[in-house]
Amino acid sequence: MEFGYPWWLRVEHLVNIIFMTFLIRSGIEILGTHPKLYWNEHSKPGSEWARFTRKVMPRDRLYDTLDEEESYSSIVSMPGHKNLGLGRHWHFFTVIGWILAGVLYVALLFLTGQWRRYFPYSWEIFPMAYQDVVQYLSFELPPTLPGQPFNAVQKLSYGAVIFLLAPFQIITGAAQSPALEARFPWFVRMLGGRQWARSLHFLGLLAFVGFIGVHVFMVIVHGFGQETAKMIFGRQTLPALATAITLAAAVGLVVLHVAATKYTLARPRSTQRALGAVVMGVRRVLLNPLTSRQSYPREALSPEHRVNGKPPNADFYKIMAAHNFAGYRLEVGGLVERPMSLSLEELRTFPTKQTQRVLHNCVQGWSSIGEWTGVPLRQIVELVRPLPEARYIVFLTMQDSGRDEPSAEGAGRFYEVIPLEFAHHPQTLLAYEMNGEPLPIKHGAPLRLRLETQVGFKMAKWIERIEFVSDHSIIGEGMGGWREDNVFYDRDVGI
Ligand SMILES: Nc1nc2c(c(=O)[nH]1)N[C@H]1C(S)=C(S)[C@@H](COP(=O)(O)O)O[C@H]1N2
Ligand SMILES: [Mo]
Repeated sequence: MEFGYPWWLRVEHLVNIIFMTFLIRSGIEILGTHPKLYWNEHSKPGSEWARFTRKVMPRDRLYDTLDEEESYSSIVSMPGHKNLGLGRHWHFFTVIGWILAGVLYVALLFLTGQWRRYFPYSWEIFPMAYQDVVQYLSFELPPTLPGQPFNAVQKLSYGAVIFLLAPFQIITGAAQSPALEARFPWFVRMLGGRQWARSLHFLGLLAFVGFIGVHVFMVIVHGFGQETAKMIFGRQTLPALATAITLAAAVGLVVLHVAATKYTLARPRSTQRALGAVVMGVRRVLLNPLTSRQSYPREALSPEHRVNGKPPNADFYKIMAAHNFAGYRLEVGGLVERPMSLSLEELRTFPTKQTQRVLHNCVQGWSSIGEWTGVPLRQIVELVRPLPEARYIVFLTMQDSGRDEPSAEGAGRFYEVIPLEFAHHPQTLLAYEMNGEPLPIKHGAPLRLRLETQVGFKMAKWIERIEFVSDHSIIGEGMGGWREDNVFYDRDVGI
């Protein structure tokens, strides 16, 4: 077998450093938006096994999970400073590249026989690796394996990173996709549940960071020049030049991160559009066709639900709520043959009343399991009969962000847009009940959307009006929803 490292392996090594560092930083940004980890599906406040925040939440008034968000420095997170939307764009954009490069790399490993280097070919390799560790700890360099460029513990750790840790991160990451969870509930159950997947994904991050730290340290221990030469030229030659190139590449990597971070913070809208175009294209193909098939048992229901968004703080709403929403009317219009106006009573006595027990996923990372009852959205669609040019549905709510949540970023009426196809999914619901009771105010009374293949922010609460449109670019800032407009979230959020 070829002793040196082939060129494609060296290119992959370099590309991988770029992808991994972006994945790590953007991953920390995502963690920072809900800096708590759980081993239970309910994300019950106080039940976290790890927390990365010092904030203490008030007990005497309603707080929402955006109040719990942390602002991390750009040094550790991408882009830093409470930018979940932009962090997600970077995470998903780079993960696409990382997976494509990784698949190509593994395919080449197998095609060329190079994979044997990273595979333990006999049990003996394990005691040998142990011996190697002992030798390292006594400040000696262990011998390399016969005919191979590295020793037993190196072989085992590289093999574990390529064939175990990388797939583990892909699986635990994918298991946090509401679209996958909704379509294949067994998949997330297999990992112990949604919060297990999230916690495991974090432990995978620690393993990666740990590996990178030890790996770089070992390169120094073994001889920086000769080791980096192997990765640049494929063999041990010109150590001084290899050192210079490596240091220049390291500076280049830092410059790339600084430039990307500065650009993202200075031009968030352009970043959102550019990265979003790629990410949404992939999601539209892979995730949008998935439909929800969930039915959790009653025992699985969460005792408590976290809240996101502050209820309408207006007299008309409070008066309506005091009268159990007797005066409420849902307006349905836009590009439809028959615009309608429905009272809550009419919605409650609709021919079909559907109940579903499902997992709720907030974009921030927390989850809970709830039972929702209401009218399937497809029935409303059939009643009003959208015109052929209708492609999206807009949900306009009674919440005015500037009025109801003055401390938050952005203003104006909260709205969200979904593609018309989503209305035909079997578990897309206009819910007026939660856990067998009328929908509580904090959870969206009198009417909210349930769209079980998407993350939570798409499920507008306090709905006032539904409008069918051909294009959403003239609504608000045109990005497809209040969160998309104001905090640069992504659209079609199946993950
Ligand atoms: N009108 C409105 N709807 C909203 C929000 C909001 O801020 N305003 N927050 C969304 C988010 S981010 C989530 S996670 C869910 C939370 O639903 P819950 O508060 O019932 O748990 O509602 C969604 N619907
Ligand atoms: Mo959310």
